Amino acid sequence: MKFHLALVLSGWILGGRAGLFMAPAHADDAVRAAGNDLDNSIHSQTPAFGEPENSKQQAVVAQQDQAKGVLKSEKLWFDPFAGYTNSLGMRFLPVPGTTVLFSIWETRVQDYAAFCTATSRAPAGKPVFAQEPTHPVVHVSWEDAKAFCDWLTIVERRDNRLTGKERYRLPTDFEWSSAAAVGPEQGKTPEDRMKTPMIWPWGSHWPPVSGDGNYAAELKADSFAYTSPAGSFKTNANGLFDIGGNVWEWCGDWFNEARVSMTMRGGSFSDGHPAALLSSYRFNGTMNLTSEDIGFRVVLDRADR
Ligand SMILES: [Ca+2]
Repeated sequence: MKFHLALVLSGWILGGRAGLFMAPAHADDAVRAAGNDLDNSIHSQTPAFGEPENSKQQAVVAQQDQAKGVLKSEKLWFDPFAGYTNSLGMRFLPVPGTTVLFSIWETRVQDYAAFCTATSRAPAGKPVFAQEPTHPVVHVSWEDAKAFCDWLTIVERRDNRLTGKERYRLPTDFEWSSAAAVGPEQGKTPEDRMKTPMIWPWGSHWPPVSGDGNYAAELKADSFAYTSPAGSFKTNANGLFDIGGNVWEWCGDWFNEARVSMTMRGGSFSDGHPAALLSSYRFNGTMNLTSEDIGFRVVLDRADR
């Protein structure tokens, strides 16, 4: 999507683009039925605005854990230094300032396909361009992304890979900022927090250069016209790929007090405006919106540790 501020703030959500890509609601009876037998908490990712005080407390806890040299864990499968590799081969690393592990990749075509196959869910919409299994999945709504997280939680709890309190979910807006190393942010809503200037996911230079990520063609920073395989560019300081570029990433939070649309972070292959690519920039769309440049990243919430 090309960045136009007025479009972002008003017309994009309410106007034709949202209508063009409106996805049908998916009935996912299998996952819902399984979920009824499990902790209801996995279905309780209620959109919020993030809690600055909680975030500070979480940061203290994380720092304390890091000071001990280990994230609290009794599970043999989790190496606090190498991270966690889940049943789909998705890799996760702890992010300082949070109590969660972030997927190092945006959720891939192959990850989402496993979910659709296992649940007989309709596959993600097909973009006009070709995608390989390791490209980030696109044409997935916020609702689709949440359903993926809930399904994976159920499967890995069933298989004893997760405890009854651990779960996959979308990152909060605050957690995403920690992942992107945006720095301290003020403001009640994600919209209010779009203030930190001159820091992009690749650093403080403009424009991005070769190796910085997958952005709009006019920036000439990369050779991909559309999505690129996960892991094609250098990681950020937290070991995460494509925090900037490739596809927009849904977050768990409402965008603002209107509670109409959800927050997205990180820019995409079709964005080239310096403001839209700032680490602190937030895009937004309704829960059922899908687009060829919108995907998502998953976190593993280990709140009981
Ligand atoms: Ca991204």
